[in-house]
Amino acid sequence: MIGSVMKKGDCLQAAREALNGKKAVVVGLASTGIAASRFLAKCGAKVTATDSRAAEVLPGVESLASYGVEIKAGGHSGIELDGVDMIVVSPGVPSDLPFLNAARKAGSEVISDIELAWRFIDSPVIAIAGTNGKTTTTTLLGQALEDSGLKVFVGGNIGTPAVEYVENGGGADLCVLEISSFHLETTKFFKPHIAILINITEDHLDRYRDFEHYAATKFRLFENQSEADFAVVNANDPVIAARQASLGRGKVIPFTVEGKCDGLYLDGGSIVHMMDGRREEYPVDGIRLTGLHNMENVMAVIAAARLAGVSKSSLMKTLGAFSGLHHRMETVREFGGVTYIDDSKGTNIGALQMALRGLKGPIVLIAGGVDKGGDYRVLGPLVREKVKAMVLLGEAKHKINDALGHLTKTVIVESFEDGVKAAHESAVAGDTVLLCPACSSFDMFRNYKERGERFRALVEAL
Ligand code: UMA
Repeated sequence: MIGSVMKKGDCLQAAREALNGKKAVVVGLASTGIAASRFLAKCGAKVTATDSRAAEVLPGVESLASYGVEIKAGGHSGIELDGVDMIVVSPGVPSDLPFLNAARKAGSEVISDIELAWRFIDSPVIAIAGTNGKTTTTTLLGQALEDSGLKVFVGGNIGTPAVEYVENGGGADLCVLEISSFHLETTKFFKPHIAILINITEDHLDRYRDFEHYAATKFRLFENQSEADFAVVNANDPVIAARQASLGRGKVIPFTVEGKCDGLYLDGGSIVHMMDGRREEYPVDGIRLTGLHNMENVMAVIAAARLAGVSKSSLMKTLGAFSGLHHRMETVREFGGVTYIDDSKGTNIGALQMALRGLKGPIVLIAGGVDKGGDYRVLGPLVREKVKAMVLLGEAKHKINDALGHLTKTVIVESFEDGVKAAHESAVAGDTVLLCPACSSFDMFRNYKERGERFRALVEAL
């Protein structure tokens, strides 16, 4: 099916030429901004790149000078917006900053790197969005496509910016892109051939006006799809189920882990996939990932991989071999009868809810970090039922304590090291120590990976 998608061919050369001599501004100079600056400069655009931080703390920025990129670091004031054709904003930069709004009014196009990259990608795009599970789904789908012999680019929010792929010349048969709501704030023509939406729960409420604003941004994924495209969506997610009209014009392929539907569902010990009236079965005991939330991810992968022409037998091999991601419910060690689990990638309340649901208990929970504006009280029933002790740290520790501290024994600590020590001391044989912060890591770490690695090191040293 995917072969029938038109390639952009010669249009790409024309699009490159159209950038020649254009004035472009790139905002944010971490991995995305650096790749976008280089790409635009290679296409002949006159590029000014800006970051709120000083140049000395921005690795790799100095290399942009050799591409003729002008750097304005240490703030965005003084950026000349007159006659600017295009502004590319990094995902970490809120797209409604006053100077960006002023630029829009003055006629500049303000877009994300995903939108820029999309204009230069010459292969079908599969886009994966959702509050949780998108990295597992993206990785597993990329693996399934690769195992079937396709040349695949896997990137976007998962790590390599999409614009870096086009900057390096592209060339994959298929692009599998993990897409965040930050990307979708400023897409315009972005039109994935297959768009997957796994779930929507509270996240990033420090950036959006409210949950409705966040959810509406996610649905922009489907905005430009045509009848020839596909929307693979979780029919069991209440927010998605309530917004069928926002799914665009693509053919909707639903999946659910509860009850039945026209697409993919659980029946007995198998995932059933109804495809063009034919029934396929994927036995769950042949799938290495476990847990209902992972079955949702796997269903999305089956739907997309089969649309992309992966054979059932090749797909089953991949599903039987893929054991999951680091820092995603990863068992680090069993020590003294206690299981230590690293879910550092659990950076929002929905992720913690899923983690607690999936474990039996008693659980000693380590949580906290940078709060994203959600309401921790929704975790109350699960905490009361399963969490025997809670260790809170980071900027959000008092907010979490106010919401949940009265429900279980709670310790507040000042450092990550003290947190792991306190959790270890609270646990006895049969317990699980779970690191699932429900917050981002930037108050103490570079990212969730560094936090997970520190956890592993501390647990291994016990
Ligand atoms: N900055 C400004 N002005 C501002 C705000 C920030 O100049 O007003 C600057 C910062 O000083 C910094 C840069 O912008 O130098 C940060 O940009 P960035 O955070 O977009 O950094 P990248 O390395 O380009 O990372 C981005 C994604 N970051 C975010 O979405 C916050 C990465 O997702 C992604 O992997 C990467 O592009 C490659 O595509 C991370 C993430 O946390 C993992 N994503 C969120 C999530 O998963 O919840 C959406």
